[in-house]
Amino acid sequence: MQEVDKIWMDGKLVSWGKANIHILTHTLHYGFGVFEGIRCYKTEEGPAIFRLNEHVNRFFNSAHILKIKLPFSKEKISDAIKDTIKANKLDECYIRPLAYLGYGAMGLNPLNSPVNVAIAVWPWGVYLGEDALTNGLRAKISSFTRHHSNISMTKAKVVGNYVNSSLATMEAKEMGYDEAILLDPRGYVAEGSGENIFVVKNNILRTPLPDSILPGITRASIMELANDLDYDVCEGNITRDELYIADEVFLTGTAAEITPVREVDGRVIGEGKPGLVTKKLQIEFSNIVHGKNEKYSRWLECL
Ligand code: PPE
Repeated sequence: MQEVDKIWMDGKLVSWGKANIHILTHTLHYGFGVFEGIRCYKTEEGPAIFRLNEHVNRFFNSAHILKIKLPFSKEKISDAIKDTIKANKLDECYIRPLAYLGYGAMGLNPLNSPVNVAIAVWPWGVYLGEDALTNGLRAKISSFTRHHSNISMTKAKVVGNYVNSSLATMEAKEMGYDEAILLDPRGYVAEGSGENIFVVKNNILRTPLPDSILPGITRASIMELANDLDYDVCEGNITRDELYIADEVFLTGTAAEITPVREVDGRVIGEGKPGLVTKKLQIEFSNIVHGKNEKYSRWLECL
């Protein structure tokens, strides 16, 4: 990864190399922590953060779900994010706020541990590879099932939830695929390891219901954008074979942005290359995040 100068830890900017924690940090042992993933883009008006309020709100909701009391206000976290980007003199970056239970008590009761917050930023280019973005990626239905909402809290971006994502990613990569698509406990399509999924059939967009999935902020943005472009968009159950016969499939996420899927389980999707709807949304989305579409300027926040 590309190192930068400073990381924000509990109110202070510390040097990248000194951003350390104790080995008995609670979250390191049990995964009981929450995080966010946000992007800041270069625009003509300077660096701008995409949907900062929505991400900060989700960060606080994730903490609320786990009963983690964040010792900072939303305003303070938003300001700290901006300060960290400024301190590192970045015009484009990925932003990773993390709330974790620190050093204090071992054992499964999280209530006895201090709550710490850190914000790291770093340049993070194309998440799933340049080739995936332009030509689409090859995905495999994972042998690992996505969380049931009574097992892991799926509306919360919980550190420990990502063991499931990493198992799926590792399996897909080792089998020669680019990405995993996970089914929910009922057997319907849920999402990618770190992305939501959309299917396009006859110009209608469909995406899974928000039960086993993390309801992504990119997903919500794409649903709104597609609606504004006069496409029908709906949420519903999607079976794996609906992916096989879709005209187009694409993934959405902060890191992944809009990534076309050209193959699922060895079946070519549509023409085997990014479809027209996917490409249109990719272009529109790129314009929006780079401040080139006035209509969505409310989604960007300058530093
Ligand atoms: N589902 C999952 C499981 C997920 O992790 C993400 C984001 C999404 C959907 C899309 O959510 P949103 O970013 O709000 O549109 N995944 C983050 C983690 C990536 C990582 O490798 O770390 C991200 O994209 O920031």
